Amino acid sequence: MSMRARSAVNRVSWHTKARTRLVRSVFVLACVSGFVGPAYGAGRYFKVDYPASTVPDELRIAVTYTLWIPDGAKTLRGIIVHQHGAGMTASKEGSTAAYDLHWQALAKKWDCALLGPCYHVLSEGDLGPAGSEYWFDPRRGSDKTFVKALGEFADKAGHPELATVPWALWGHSAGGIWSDVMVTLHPERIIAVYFRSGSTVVFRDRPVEFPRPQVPAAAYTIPMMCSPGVKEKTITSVMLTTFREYRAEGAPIGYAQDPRTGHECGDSRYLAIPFLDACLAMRLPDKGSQDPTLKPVDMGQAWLAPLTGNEALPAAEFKGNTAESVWLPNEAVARAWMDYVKTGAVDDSTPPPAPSTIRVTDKGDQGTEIVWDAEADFESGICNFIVLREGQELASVPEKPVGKFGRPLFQSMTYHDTPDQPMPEMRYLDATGKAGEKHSYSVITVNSVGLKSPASYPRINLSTWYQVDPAWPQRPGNIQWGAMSGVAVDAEDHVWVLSRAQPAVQVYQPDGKFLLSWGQGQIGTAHQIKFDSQGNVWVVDVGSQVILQFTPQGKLLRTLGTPGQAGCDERHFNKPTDVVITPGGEIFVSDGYGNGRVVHFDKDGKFVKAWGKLGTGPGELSLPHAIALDSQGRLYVADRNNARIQVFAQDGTLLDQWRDILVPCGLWMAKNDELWACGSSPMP
Ligand SMILES: [Ca+2]
Repeated sequence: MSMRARSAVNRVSWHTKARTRLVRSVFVLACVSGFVGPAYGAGRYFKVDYPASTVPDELRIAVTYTLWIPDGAKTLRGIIVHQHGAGMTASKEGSTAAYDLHWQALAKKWDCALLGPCYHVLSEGDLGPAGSEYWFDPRRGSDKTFVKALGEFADKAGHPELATVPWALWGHSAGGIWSDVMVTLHPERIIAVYFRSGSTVVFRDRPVEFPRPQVPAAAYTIPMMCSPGVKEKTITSVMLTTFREYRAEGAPIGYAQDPRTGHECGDSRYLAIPFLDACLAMRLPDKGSQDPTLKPVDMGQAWLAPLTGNEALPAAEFKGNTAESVWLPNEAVARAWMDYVKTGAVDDSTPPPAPSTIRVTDKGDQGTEIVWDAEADFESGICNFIVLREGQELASVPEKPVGKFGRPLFQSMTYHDTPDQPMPEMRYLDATGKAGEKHSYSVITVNSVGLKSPASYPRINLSTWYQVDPAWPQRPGNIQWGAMSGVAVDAEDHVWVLSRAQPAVQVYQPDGKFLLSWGQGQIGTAHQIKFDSQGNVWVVDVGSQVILQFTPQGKLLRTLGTPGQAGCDERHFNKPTDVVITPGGEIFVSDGYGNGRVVHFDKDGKFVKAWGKLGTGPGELSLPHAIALDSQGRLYVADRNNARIQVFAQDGTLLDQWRDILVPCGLWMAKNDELWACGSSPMP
């Protein structure tokens, strides 16, 4: 990503020189959309680890929690918890739960995070050394550790709401036991529960080892589903008892026996995901609501079915005993349930979304690499991708999708309803293309019922004088990008970007490697980033009404303006836009969206003077949006809404105005006094 100035130009006087050069301004505002990489869903991953505790009543097993946050979720509304079962294999295979593209599609739809806990048990027994019961009974410490982890995620991710949002629980086997106890401990915080083959009834005959939890009345308002496999006799009776006990108290609970499986999860996700989707729709507080209380289940939409049957009806038309009936939240889930109890999966009649951001890279002798991103089909996930060359099918990724425990999928599924390891990447290397020939590639998504998306093509570079490098930079998976409002290059040619996401400040090497980031929670709404001659970093925070000076490592040195307060005096800005610092340390601020002025502070940050006011006359300003400084000490102000650049001396004397070039947004002064401007065509 380099832009080079071209030949020198005629020089008559300093301003015609600068002005002629300005004609080479950059008219294109590059719009950069973030991508995490070809492997997994478009979002950020966070991990929290705790060692095993030796303190009584604390968690005696080490644990790793992995959290996925979808890109674009400004305020998270809930957490979907995918909890594995007991034993060493379950915990190993459970570790990939947060990477599952289909579960991510559910989380993304509701602005929820997806959480996959992984308890590192060291034996297969329940109570042996580091056995599973130490975690799957939340009263033995995993409840407290889970809640503590959410607090840490809140800090790490810059999403404080993670500490308080409600949960939708999915639990397999002992994960169902864990979920069932959590229902008794946090009934007001649980949106819904899907029990795949497990609940506390397993321990009904061992009350000393596992005291029977007291069920509070609030627990009977939580929508639930019990789902065992037909071949597991004991667990089927456990699930039936769980269903009957909750239903007898009026709880909205369903029962869905898988007609194909034993204890493995099979294709139960094709029912679990629409079930939780319907519950999230009914229960989440409205977007932006200040009231965190979960909404009650809307019984008016319910469908009911006899426990042993496979036909459901709207509740008003149901003739059987309601108190023993299978509850289903709405018609869509009732239809999915009818499918599921007959076939063990749910059909899908709609094609998947097409893949996105396809990137094609020449890899020399190795061939051509094609990488892409894709979202899962909401109803049926992803079976595979088809890569096409010149419109002809070239390859399937994976070559042969595997379905050990259910339908074949791109992310082949384990016994535990999680992606098998190693997890596949959305990537294909074409080694058969003709050398020196430019091929055209496209990619199709195929869902698990065989429906195909439209083909998706790479973006084409239409510029005649620069090349877009889509592989630059390499953004780590836990770093977010939002609107990219500022960019600057330091003395070592490192590229500093300022993004309206967390963390706001990110630094990349010229070759695109990530170096460092900071500013988490310190910057309200990013606007511009600059350096002073000492190498310190200046950030313009248009949202918090301040200009901030940091060390390159992110230590805050100085704040100009009053945080959170708008004004037009010595101590207040009104949505400031940019700053420039002279070699001697004098500071000039373009201020801004609210004020039409330039503000001067001395090197100690003391107010010197301000000039300009809203208007169209010489020296007046209408949205001063950027400010730059040349080697002679002259100031260039992007007078955006007047579609001109005004040139001032440092005492505020107007030296020139350039009126007929562009609507200027951003300015950058190169070392040789070339002024680069970006903006749009002049207004008519
Ligand atoms: Ca579909």
